[in-house]
Amino acid sequence: MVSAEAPTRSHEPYQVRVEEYKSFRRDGYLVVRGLVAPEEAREWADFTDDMMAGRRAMPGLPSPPDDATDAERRQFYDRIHMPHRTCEVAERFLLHPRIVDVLEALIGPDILGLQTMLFFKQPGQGGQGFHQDTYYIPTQPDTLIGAWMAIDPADEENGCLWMTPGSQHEPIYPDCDGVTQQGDTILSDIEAVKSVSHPDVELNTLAQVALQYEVEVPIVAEPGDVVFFGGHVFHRSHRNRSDRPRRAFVSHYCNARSRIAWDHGSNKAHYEGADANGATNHRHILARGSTHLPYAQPKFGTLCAANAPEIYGERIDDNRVKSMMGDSAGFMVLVPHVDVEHDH
Ligand SMILES: O=C(O)CCC(=O)C(=O)O
Repeated sequence: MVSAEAPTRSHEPYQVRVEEYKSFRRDGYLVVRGLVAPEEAREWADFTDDMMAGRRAMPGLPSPPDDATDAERRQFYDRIHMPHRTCEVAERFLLHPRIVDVLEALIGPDILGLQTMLFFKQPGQGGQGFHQDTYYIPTQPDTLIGAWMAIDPADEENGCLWMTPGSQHEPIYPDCDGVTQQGDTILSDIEAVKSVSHPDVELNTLAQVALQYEVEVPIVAEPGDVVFFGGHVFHRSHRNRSDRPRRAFVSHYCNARSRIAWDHGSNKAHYEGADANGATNHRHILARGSTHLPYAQPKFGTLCAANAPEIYGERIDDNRVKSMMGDSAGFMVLVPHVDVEHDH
């Protein structure tokens, strides 16, 4: 009889250090250098080069016309939303075990993969003005986090990310453009902002709050470096003023026990299976741990908690509820119920 081989982890695990954990809490973001091997990140550089050259296509997306010049090809794509739904490479990076290792330590233990974006950011292409990601992707409880991986070296010239340390303590500012009711409108004196994400700080009024912070940090990064940033932190990027590309692959996640009423696209079918309040958890992939809420399977079979719980699922092997008791010296101790002799 041939027995199916048990799946194994494809990458060396990454263990977050205490200093890294603290810096994420202190600053609102954490840069993990070399989390993904540069030669792995190179796969995206080759893939996107091939797309611009017309040698490879992403399902559902047009390719540059055959007679396009090199310059036209470079400007053909700007960014692609949700490539993990159509492209195996994107699914693999969304569920990259070392990226999910860091997420597990920061917002885990249960992780849901929600969103992906592939930024081409070729010479001359624009940036994103000040914004907070949770405004766009709210989760309840509020656990959104982004993981931004450099494909090319990123610096101030070619439009790297800029983070505002400490701004993770800010609420989510609602918009006054009348598009949604999102943001922390429960706060009595919160002021609505407008033109969020617009690069012009005169138009984007979130800048008036963001620029009150004295420090804004350019995140210089090498291919394979990953920037983790919470959904409240103010961040932006500028136009690529260099003659070099600044490509990046960005994924968003939340704790898999948060409820999501967000999906990408206007296709009503996306909302099939949603609960009465429109929850879409069933559309998003369980990357790590377990959850009482629905979740999706990865379309291309990348190993993750959804399809390989034996390696990426629940890590706690002793689920017995413990009791907090007082010991004979009066100190608090945690004891398994079976060991509880005296109820005091
Ligand atoms: O990569 C960039 O230029 C912007 C990315 C960003 O702001 C985001 O993913 O929220």
